[in-house]
Amino acid sequence: MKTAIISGVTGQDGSYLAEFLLSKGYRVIGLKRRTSLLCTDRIDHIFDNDNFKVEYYDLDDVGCLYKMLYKYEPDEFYNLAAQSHVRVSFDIPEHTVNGVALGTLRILEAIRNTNDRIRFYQASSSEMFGDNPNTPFNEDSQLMPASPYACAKVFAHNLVRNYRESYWLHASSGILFNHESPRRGETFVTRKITRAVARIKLGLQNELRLGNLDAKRDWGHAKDYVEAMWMMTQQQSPDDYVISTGQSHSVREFLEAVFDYAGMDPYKYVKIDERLFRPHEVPFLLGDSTKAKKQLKWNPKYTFETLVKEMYEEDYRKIEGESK
Ligand code: NAP
Ligand code: F7E
Repeated sequence: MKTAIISGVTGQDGSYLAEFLLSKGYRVIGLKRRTSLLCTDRIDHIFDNDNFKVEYYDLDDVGCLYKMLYKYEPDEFYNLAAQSHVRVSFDIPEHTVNGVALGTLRILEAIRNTNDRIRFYQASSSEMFGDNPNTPFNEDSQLMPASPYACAKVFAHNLVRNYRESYWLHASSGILFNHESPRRGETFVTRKITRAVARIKLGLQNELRLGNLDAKRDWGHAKDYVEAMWMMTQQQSPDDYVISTGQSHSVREFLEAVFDYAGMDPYKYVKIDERLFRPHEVPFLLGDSTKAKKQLKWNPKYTFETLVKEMYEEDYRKIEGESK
């Protein structure tokens, strides 16, 4: 039986990846940080699985990392933990950069010094392309990060390549474009919209405040994207891969699609709030996943429409249940 460690197991991607690896027969060790309230909603349903275990960890705790590697002797390590909110990274840059950049360095060092055969996956991000105007982006596109979060992801991304080339680690980076789901954090724009529309439909809210509606993103579904992570660690040689749908939609289009699905007019409820704009916006992201499709045989199953439908329906069902 293979063993995989996932950092950030309580997050959107961590929870889907844990489910996916358990379904493949893995023993999964999920690392979570200590929080004053239990934030395990996304993984509560797999707690009873005998092959699933949760351990405490924090991105700045080197001792804990070595303990995990000695105790569980993993075959694969998926580094998903991060302060992942771009807007928040402008407010707490040092914390964000410490975790994303140095946190990755700590893991790579621990792997190199304990067992350099562990296969490593790094959660790189399309935010790394930032200000680059030459879309669509592939693995060779220039990185022009436009936030503390993105700068830290570029550092980690370069480090993964450096450790691969210097120490022959099986270390791959997935340059993942935005991916969403009913488990998406409530402060990211897609989930903020689907929750608000469900609440408006149920008469629990009458206003939705948003920032820049003109930004465009290449939105996929997290379930499709965690499969790509696993496919990368199964390759004979490590590499970097762009994972995206190849379609870009504006925040306005996402908003209109959800309101349309709910049979309501968005402009009766939406208010633009200057406080939700960013010090530096990334205006347009579009990915080219030709390499992943060819080499990994990766193909997403969800479309923009099925993503919108699933997210709205799930929020409606959940909020209706809670309000009863
Ligand atoms: P998420 O939902 O925000 O989950 C992040 C996870 O990291 C959570 O489990 C969080 O714990 C944990 N974490 C945060 N700070 C930590 C720390 N100091 N020590 C230990 N754990 C910590 O993010 P996601 O959407 O699943 O994304 C997973 C990874 O992919 C992240 O690295 C993100 O930057 C990257 N990424 C995401 C996207 C996307 O569109 N979703 C695209 C490209 C790359 P709590 O639950 O306690 O907060
Ligand atoms: O913003 C605009 C906002 O916060 C998307 C992370 O997973 O994907 C994510 O980063 C767009 C931006 O995601 C609001 O200005 C308008 O242009 O949902 P978001 P993000 O910043 O693209 C990348 C790939 C990651 O790696 C990150 O970890 O929506 N927007 N109004 C708003 N955004 C938010 N959050 N809230 C608003 O009210």
